[in-house]
Amino acid sequence: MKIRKSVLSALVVGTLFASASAYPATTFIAGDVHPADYPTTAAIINMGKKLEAATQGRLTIKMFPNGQLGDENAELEKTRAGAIDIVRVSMSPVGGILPEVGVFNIPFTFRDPTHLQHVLDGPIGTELSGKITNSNLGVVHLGWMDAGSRSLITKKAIHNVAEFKGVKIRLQNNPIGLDAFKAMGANPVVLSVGDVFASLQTGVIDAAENNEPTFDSENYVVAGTKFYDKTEHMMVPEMFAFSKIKWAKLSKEDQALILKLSKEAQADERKLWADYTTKSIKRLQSQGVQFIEVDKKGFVGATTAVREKYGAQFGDLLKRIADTK
Ligand code: BDP
Repeated sequence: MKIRKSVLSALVVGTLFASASAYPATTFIAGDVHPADYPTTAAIINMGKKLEAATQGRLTIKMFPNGQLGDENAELEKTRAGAIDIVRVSMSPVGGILPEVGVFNIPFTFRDPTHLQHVLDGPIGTELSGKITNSNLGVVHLGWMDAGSRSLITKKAIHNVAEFKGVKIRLQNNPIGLDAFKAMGANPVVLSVGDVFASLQTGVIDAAENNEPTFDSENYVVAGTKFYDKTEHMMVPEMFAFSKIKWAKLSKEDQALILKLSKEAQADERKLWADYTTKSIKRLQSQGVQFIEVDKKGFVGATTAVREKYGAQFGDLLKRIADTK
C-alpha cells in the first residue's frame, strides 16, 4: 500500500508528540524572601532563562519572591519535602539547623567580604558545601551568594558597645547570633524577616541588623530607623540549593547542566550584589540615613567569649579561615 504524504507527515508529527510527552516540560519552583529585583532573586530568575534556552523550553524555573512560599525555615522545610525545588536562603537559619556549618555566625570571623569570598571559593567552601549536601537537610548545595556584611540598623545612633546596652534588636534564627548579641549587652529577639518592619513600627523592637541592600529593600527607614552603625559584626553568605528528592529524579545530563548554570548564577549574583549595594547606600543616604563608624574594638572585645565557646566546636576551622588570604 502506498502511504500518502499527508498520512506520513501525520505519523511523523505523532511520533514527535509521543517523544515530547515522554519528556514533558518541567517547571522548577523556586523561593526567596526577597523581591524579584534583589540580587539573589534576580540571579535565579536569570538562571531560569538560561535553563529554558539550553533545553528548548523543556526545563524552566518559576520564582516565587517576597517570601510567598513562607519564611526561610518554612522554605527549607518545603524544599526538604520536595514542594520547593530551588531554595535561596541565608546561612544563618541553615547554621541554626545544621551547627557544623554554622561558622558564619561567629562574630568577627571574616576580615571583609572579599576574605569571605576567598574562603568560599577555596577548600573550606567546598567542604561546607559537601557537608550541606551530605546532611539530613534534604538538599543538594548548588552555590553561594554574596550578602556583604551585617551592621546595626537603629532608631538612635550607636557609637559604641556601651550605647548598645538594652537595645531590643531582631535577630535571625541562630543560637550563636543570640549569644553574641547578649554578650554585646543587647536585648535580642528572634523574628522572621517578614515581621521586622511591623515590629519596628510598633516599637516591639528598636533595631534590626542587616546589610545595606536589605535595609533598603525592606524599607526600614519608613519604619523609623535612621542610623546604620557599622559594626560589620557578621558576614553571612547566602546559599542556593536543590531539593534532594527532586534532584534524584533528574537525568545525569540535567543535573550537570544545572550545576554548570549554578556556577554562573553564583558569579552573576556577585556582580548584581556590588551594583545593588552601591545603589542602596545612595538611596539610604538620600532618605537621611546616617552611616556611623562605631568603635569596633568594644564590640569585638565583648564577644571574645562567644568566639572561644563556639570556635572550639569547629576544631581548626577558625584558624584556617584566618590563614586564608
Ligand atoms: C538578608 C538575607 C535573607 C535573610 C535576612 C534576614 O539575604 O536571606 O532572610 O537577611 O535577616 O540579608 O532574615
